[in-house]
This record gives sequence, C-alpha cells and structure tokens, in this order.
Amino acid sequence: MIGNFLYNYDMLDFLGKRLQKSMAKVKSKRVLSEEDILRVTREIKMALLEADVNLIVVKQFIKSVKEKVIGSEIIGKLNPSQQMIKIVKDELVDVLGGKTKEVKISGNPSIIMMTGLQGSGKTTTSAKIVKYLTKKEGKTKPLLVAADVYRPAAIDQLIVLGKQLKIDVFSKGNNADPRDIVKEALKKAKTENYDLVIIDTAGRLSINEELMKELVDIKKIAKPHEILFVADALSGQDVINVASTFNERLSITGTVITKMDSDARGGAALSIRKLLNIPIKFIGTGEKISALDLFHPERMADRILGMGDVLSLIEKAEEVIDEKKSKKIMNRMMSGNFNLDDLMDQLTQMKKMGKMSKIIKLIPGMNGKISEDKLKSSESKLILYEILISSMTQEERRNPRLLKSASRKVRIIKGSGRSAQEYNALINEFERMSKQMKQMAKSMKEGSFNPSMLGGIK
Ligand SMILES: Nc1nc2c(ncn2[C@@H]2O[C@H](COP(=O)(O)OP(=O)(O)OP(=O)(O)O)[C@@H](O)[C@H]2O)c(=O)[nH]1
Ligand SMILES: [Mg+2]
Repeated sequence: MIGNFLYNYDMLDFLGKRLQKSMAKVKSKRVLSEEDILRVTREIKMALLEADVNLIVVKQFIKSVKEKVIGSEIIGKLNPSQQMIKIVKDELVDVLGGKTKEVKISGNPSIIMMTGLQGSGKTTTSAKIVKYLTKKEGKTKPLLVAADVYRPAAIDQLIVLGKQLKIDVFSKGNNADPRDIVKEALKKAKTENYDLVIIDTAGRLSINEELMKELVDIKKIAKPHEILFVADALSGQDVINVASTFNERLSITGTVITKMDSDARGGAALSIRKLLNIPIKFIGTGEKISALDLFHPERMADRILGMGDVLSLIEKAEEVIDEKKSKKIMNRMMSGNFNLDDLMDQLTQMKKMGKMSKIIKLIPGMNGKISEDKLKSSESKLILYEILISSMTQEERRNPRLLKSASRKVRIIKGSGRSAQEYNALINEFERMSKQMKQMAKSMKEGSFNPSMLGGIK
C-alpha cells in the first residue's frame, strides 16, 4: 500500500501552526490597514525563520507577498482575508515548486541514481521508489544496484530490502570498484530486460572529493534519467551547501525529503527547492517501504495553511478501501444482517486510513474544529471495540444474538482483559447501529431516505 503514512507530515505542524495563527488574525479583520499587513508579514517571517527556512528564501517570500498585497489594492477594502490568504498560499506554492513534477521513467530501463549524505535515507528510499514505481507505473522487473562498498552492512541492507520486495539486487561484494559494479549491473539489466535500475550509492559525512569523483564517474557510466539528492528533514542549513555542490558536479534532477514524519522543522531541506531550483519529487514519511509519497506543492501548501487536502484524502480512501468488501457490507446493512464481523472489517478499513487526528486535518474547514480530547476518545473507542471483537468466536461475530449468553460475556471479558462496562458499551453501540441501519434500509425501500440517518460510531 503506497502512502500508508500519508498523514504523517508531523514536520509541517511546526510551520503550519504558526502560519495558521497569523492567517486566523487576518480572517477576523473586516478591513486590513497597512499596519496590519506589516504585522502579518512580520509574523509570517518569524514563522518561516523558526521553521528553519533559509533566510534568503524568507526575504524573497516576504518581499513578494508585500508587493502582491500592494498590487492587489486590498488595503482598506472590505473582506480582504480571502485575497490575502490566496497571496500567501500562492507564494508558498511557488517556494515549494509550483506544479507537481513526476519522476522520469522514460528510458528502458529507466535508471535512477540515489545520492546524498550519510544516513539521509538513500538505501531505504531506493527500495521505496521501487515499490512506488512497480505499483504506480507498472514497472515489473526492477534491479537494485549495491554501489556502496564502504559501509560494511550496506550491501546486506539492500539484499534484505530486495528480499522483502521480491526483486533482484546486484552486488559484487565489498572489494569491487563501484564503477565496475555499475557497468556490470547495466549490462545485466540490458541483456536480461530489466525495466528499472536504481543505483544506491555510498553516503558521505561531508563533501569528499574522492567520493564525489566516484559519483561523477558513475553518472558518466550509467547516464541516469534521474539523479536524486536525498535530504533529511532533520538537516540544518549546511544541507543547502551540500546540495549545491552535488548539483554543480552532478546536475541533480530532483530531491527527496525524508523523515517528514519526525517533528523536525524541515525548513532547510525545503529551501533547497527554491534556492537551487530543483524540484522535490518525493517525500519519505516513515521507516516502512510503503512510506513514500509523490510531492504535490499545492496540496502541501493547503495543508501547511490548514486548508485541508481533499484530493489526498480521496486518493487515500481509494487505496485502502476494499471495494468488494465495502459493497458486501453495504448489502448486508441494507438487508438488516449487519454483524460484528462487518463492524470489524469497517474498523480495520478505517484504521488503514490513518489516525483520525490526521484525517481531520485533510478536510477543509475541519482543522482544529474537533478537540484533540474528543478525537482521542473516539480513537480509543475504536481500539477497544477491536480488542473486544477479537476475543469473540466467528460464530458469535456472525450471530450477535449469542452474545446475550452470560457465560459467553464472561469469557469474552476475561479473554480481552476489558471491563464489563466496556463490553456493554460495545454491545449497546452495535445494537444502536443495527437498529439505525434497519431503519435506514426500510426508509430507502420506501423512498424516504435522509442521509442524516447515517450515524456511524459516536
Ligand atoms: N522515520 C523515518 N525514518 C527514515 C525515513 N527514511 C529513512 N529512514 C531511516 O533512516 C535511517 C537511515 O536510512 P538509510 O536508508 O540507511 O540511509 P542511507 O542514506 O542509505 O545511509 P548510508 O548508506 O549510511 O549513507 C534508517 O534507520 C531508516 O529506517 C523516513 O522517511 N522516516
Ligand atoms: Mg545506504
């Protein structure tokens, strides 16, 4: 499942919270004075700097927002907030790179070379990209090339990832020259019809001429369609110099920002985009192989400004929701046969969507509207129901009437380690839902259906 951790953009919370606060102040004003604009831009400036966005990027950002505000003549006009927010958003989209830039997969095989500092996530991202391109672009025969011969465990790490993905890994051990490894790997790829080659190169602590030359040679040999620079969200401002040197020597075609799931401020890695004019192609959002998302500047800007991200939410739902299962459940609901197995299926599908607190942020206008406490209590209710249902037998799940038996109740409570009160809460909720569904089915048949009848878990 691609984008399993779609909602894990914790890194953005830092910048987002601050920018949203400034924007909320704009929203509450009926008229914006020049002074208001100065104050808001000052606040935006502080927010960006605190998020570790590079000073040059921040200055350009503020300058451009001010110019647009003056150009739009919103000062003194009524209800200026929408326009002001749009100006800030457009500027943010521009910093993040404008239109979404897909990864190039034109060649046969398509060749991607991974570069970056030590520990930034090159090897993990190599595997993630294989998974992404096999699912989204129909690549069927990928080859991972182990061109890091310096770190002792590097080859094994790639072999383990290859096994997990059930794909081939090309390596020649630790004593071969990376140039020869790449040469042979490409020969193999061509003769054996591989359609994707990803070259995982060695990391370096800082820029090192010998290793840099090695990368330049690998580039000459492989002629990759993409040379990706992997930057870690935790990096400080020096990552910009590193990226700049890599770019001068290798002409980087894109960056991948990893560890978006951390609470790093991330501004430095994001600044590479604007300063070097290199698109961000992917973001890494966790340690699992599925935790990679294509980067969408506009959606990201919406999210930073708390404007929701419906497109990602829909994509996410399409990915995780098993359509056949949903149809089956729907049919059972309509026939009044909804049981605890169906409820369990629904809970599992909901869980796949991610944490409620993260989903809520994707719905425009919902961000911050439901208290964290309320979300947490709903979330723990779902977990509780899952635990209780797991302690029931298949028979009990399919035939909820059996649950009226006292001995079964005692057994389930004991097995799940939950209290009688919690057990009763589930049974009551389930009965309430079943009743509601029966009513709904009835009124649909009679043609008097009203969507507000859909209650769901309260
Ligand atoms: N949380 C999180 N961890 C990540 C992400 N990407 C990579 N990591 C972790 O970061 C660590 C380093 O990742 P590697 O892929 O080994 O990094 P590398 O650039 O290949 O490192 P070297 O080969 O030593 O240069 C590993 O523990 C990964 O699991 C991410 O998006 N989120
Ligand atoms: Mg590595």
